[in-house]
Amino acid sequence: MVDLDRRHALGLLGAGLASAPLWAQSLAAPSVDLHLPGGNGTRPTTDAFPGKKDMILQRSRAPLLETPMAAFDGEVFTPNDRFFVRWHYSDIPLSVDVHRFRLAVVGAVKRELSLSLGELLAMPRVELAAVNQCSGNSRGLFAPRVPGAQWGNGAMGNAKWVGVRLKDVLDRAGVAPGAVQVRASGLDQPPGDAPAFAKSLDIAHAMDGEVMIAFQMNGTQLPLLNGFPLRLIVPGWYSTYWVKALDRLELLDKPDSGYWMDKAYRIPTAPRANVAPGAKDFPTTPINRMVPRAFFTSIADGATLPAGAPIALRGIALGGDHGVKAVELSSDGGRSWHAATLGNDEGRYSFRLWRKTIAAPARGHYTLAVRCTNGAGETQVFDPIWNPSGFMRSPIERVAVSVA
Ligand SMILES: Nc1nc2c(c(=O)[nH]1)N[C@H]1C(S)=C(S)[C@@H](COP(=O)(O)O)O[C@H]1N2
Ligand SMILES: [Mo]
Repeated sequence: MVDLDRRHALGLLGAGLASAPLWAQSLAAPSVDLHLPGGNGTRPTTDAFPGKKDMILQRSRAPLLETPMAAFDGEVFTPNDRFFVRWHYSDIPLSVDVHRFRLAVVGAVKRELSLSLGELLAMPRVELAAVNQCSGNSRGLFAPRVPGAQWGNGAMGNAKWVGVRLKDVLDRAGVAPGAVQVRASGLDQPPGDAPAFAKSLDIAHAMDGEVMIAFQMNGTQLPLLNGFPLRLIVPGWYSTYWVKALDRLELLDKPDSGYWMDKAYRIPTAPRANVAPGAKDFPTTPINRMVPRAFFTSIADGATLPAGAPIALRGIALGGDHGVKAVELSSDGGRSWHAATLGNDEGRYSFRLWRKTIAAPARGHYTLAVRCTNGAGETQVFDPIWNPSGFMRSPIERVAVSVA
C-alpha cells in the first residue's frame, strides 16, 4: 500500500525550491564534462533539489537536472534520487495537499469525474517497467548545434511504475461517441499568457490498456520533481507525453490544436526524423514512439585504460517500443560486431543491461561503438541525424579510449 500521506510532510521540503541559498549551493559542487561537440560541456553537479542527489545541473528554474551516465552502471532501474528532471515552466508544484487533490475527467464524457487519490488507489493496479526519455535527450551532441537544453545522454531513466490503467479511468467516465483525443495537463502553471503545458493522445492509444496513471515509482511514491502525486506513463513514447502532477484529463471532440501539439514537439516525417542541417520547410508530425539506443556506462569518452588487462564493458540499451533483441560491440569502426551478454528481460519498454569483456588489447587508441537491435528488427546506424529541435537522437554511440 502506498502511503501517500507521507508526502504531505515531504512536500513541505519542496518549499525550499524557491529559496535562493538552496540554488546557490550547487555552485560549490564538482563539475562534469558532457563532451559536447560544440564545446561548453562543463556543468556543475548538485544536491540542492529535494529528493535528488548528485545530479548534473543544466538549469535551476525551471529545473533541468541530468543523470550522470555512471548512475546507470549496473542498474536496470534508475534510482529515484538520480532520475532526471525536466519542467518547462518555473511555476511547479512545491507541495501537494493529498487530501484536497483531485483528478478531473471532463469534456466529451458521459459523466464528468473528480477523483480523489483514495478513489484512484482503490482501483485495480497495474505494474510496468518503462523508460522515460526526453525527446531532446542528447541534443547537445547534435552537429551543427541546435538551440534548447544542451543535454548529454542522461535525460532518460528507467523505472518500475505502478498505477491504474488510463483506460479504466476513462471507462469510469464513459467516453462519449465522437471523442477523438484525451488532453492531459498538470499542476504546473504557465507565466502570463503562455499556453499551459498539455499533451494529447488519440483515444485508441489512451484506451490500449498500457497507458497508465502512475502513483508509484520503483516501489515508492513519485518524487515531487517527477510528478507527485500522479503522472501519465506512455510506454515506448517520448516523455513529453508523460504529463507530471497530472490533475486534468479532457476528452476532445476534435484533434488538439494547442501549442504543445501543433507547434512544439514536432519532428520531420522523414525517416529517423532526419533532415539536412539548416532545413526549415518540411512536413512534420507530433513526436511519438522511441527508437532503439545503446550506451556505455562503465567507461566514458576519453578514458585511459591499463594495458595488459581485459576490459569489462557494461552499459544499457533500450528498444524503443519493441524491447531489446540484441546489443553488439565494435572496435573497428563497424566492420565487425560482437554480441554482448544481455541482463534480465524486464519487459519491452524497459532498459536492458548488457556486458562484454574484451581481451587485453595492445597499447593504442580505440574507438568503441555499441549498437542495439530491437524486437522489430530495427538496428541503429552510424549516420548522424539532424533536425532543428534536436529531437530523437538515435545514431550509434561511440567512445574513444586509450590503452596505455
Ligand atoms: N506537467 C508537466 N509534465 C511534464 C512536463 C512539464 O513541463 N509539465 N515536461 C515533460 C517533458 S518534456 C519531459 S522530458 C518529462 C520529464 O520527466 P521527469 O522530470 O520525471 O524526468 O516530463 C514531461 N511531463
Ligand atoms: Mo522533454
